[in-house]
Amino acid sequence: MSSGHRPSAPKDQRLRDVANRFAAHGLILRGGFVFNDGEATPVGPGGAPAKSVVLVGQAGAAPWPHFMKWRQRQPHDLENPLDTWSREIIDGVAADFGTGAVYPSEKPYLPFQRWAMRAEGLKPSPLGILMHPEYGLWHAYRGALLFADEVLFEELHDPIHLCSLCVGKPCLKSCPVDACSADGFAYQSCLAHVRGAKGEPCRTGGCLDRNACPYGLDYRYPAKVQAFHMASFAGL
Ligand code: B12
Repeated sequence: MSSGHRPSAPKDQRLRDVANRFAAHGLILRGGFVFNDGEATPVGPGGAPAKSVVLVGQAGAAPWPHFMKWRQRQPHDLENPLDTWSREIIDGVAADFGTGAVYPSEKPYLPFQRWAMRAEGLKPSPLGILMHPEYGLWHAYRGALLFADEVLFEELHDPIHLCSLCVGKPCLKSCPVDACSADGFAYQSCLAHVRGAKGEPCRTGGCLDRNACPYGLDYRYPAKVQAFHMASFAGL
């Protein structure tokens, strides 16, 4: 299901070059913006506060084959392989283009979802994951580039928020332990269920609530990819 939305397109040649480098790894630019004056910003290249940020991520499971190829050359017991792969790719591009690089799992956590809302005008779904007008819930962030100068993107035209059109909200009705509700995400209930005797469908096919979403079906991660993410989320 597509709304015809296109991600905020880079306006300068430098960003198009950056995007081409990432494309070889199944990664895409997820928009960016210039920080406001006086806003607390992360440190950019050269040690001064960054002037702008560009998010790097994925639509659907596009990076998976690239990641798998790389994974085969790594030690079997490598910890956090997807984070390690992401760093290897994104640090390399950052070095070549003279930018800083930061990562979503790096502590203290940087506000990746808030940045994504600014960069692409996205809004949260009832699950907490941001809803994208084309990719639905099937997208993520692998890192961000920090620039010492201003980056130029096409102006955003308020993308449609598909959750506001969704009447049945199947995403709030499919989890056997109701882990997602108006009260937020019951992390411990989710974990106990996924790890327990009745958690097999979640372990092998991914989150039942996320899979119940009717949008972005062309981008839905294959079961094996969802199983990989679920295993790392639940520490299986
Ligand atoms: C800690 C964390 C978790 C924790 C707690 C989340 C929480 N209560 O905040 C746990 C382990 C529960 C979790 C679970 C999941 N997470 Co998580 N998580 C993070 C992480 C690393 C830090 C969040 C944070 O504190 N940020 C700092 C604050 C200051 O940033 P912020 O943007 O202002 O904060 C926003 C979030 O906290 C969000 N939020 C608040 N409550 C919740 C609850 C949930 C479940 C989520 C997803 C977000 C969320 O609202 C804030 C404003 O938008 C982020 C990456 C990041 N750096 O943000 C990923 C991130 C939010 N998670 C993500 C994902 C995909 C998941 C999972 C699906 C697991 C997975 N990887 O497969 C599940 C979601 C379960 C579900 N409901 O379906 C993605 C979301 C991508 C998207 N499309 O929006 C992120 C951005 C990581 C990424 N690499 O892309 N997550």
